[in-house]
Amino acid sequence: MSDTLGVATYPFKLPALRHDYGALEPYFDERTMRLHHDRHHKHYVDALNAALKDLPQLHGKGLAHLLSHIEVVPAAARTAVVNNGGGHANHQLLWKVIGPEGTKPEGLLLAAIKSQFDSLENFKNRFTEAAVKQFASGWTFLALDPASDRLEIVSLPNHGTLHGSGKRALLVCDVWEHAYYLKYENRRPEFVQAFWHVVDWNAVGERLVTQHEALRTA
Ligand code: MN3
Repeated sequence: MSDTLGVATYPFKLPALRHDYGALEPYFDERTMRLHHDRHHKHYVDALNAALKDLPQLHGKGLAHLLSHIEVVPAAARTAVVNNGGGHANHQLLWKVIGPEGTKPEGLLLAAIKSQFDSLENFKNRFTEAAVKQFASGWTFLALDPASDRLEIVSLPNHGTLHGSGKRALLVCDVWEHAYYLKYENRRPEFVQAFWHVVDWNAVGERLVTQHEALRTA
């Protein structure tokens, strides 16, 4: 996992979930997971491929590169690549950092969270607040800023990503209504509380270790 998006290029593919659709019950319900992955995420992949179809000069480029250097995309296709490429990138990350195991942050990750946010509880409260307050659709990230070697909570509207910011995403929560409306209706705070039960802290911790090693050898 050298990069969040690996080396995939056009045509981009919908990655399979790492677990059954119902594996995150009762927190993330099976019906929502099916729709979220098979329809919403798939739509972004299909629309991204459609936007790039007639741009063969971009077919060898990875998605992180396209999103970080959006000026390489012709103006007419730029919005479609930002929206659908961002949607693909963020969902791909989301599926990697949620899972059915009851994990806890430990090691380097727990130490970083404690040193940055005083306690795990305080970190969760601040992340939750950012996710709940993100107006309309968007994503809330825990990111590493390599420049300062500090963790940061970042909320972005629509399908905004950290690509191009220099920051590295470690954890993400999708606060689009499609992520929770069937089960939680308009109760986003309840959904974000449920999110904490499905975070795969081992995956998040591995992402931090990987980023640290990448920084050391860069
Ligand atoms: Mn979504």
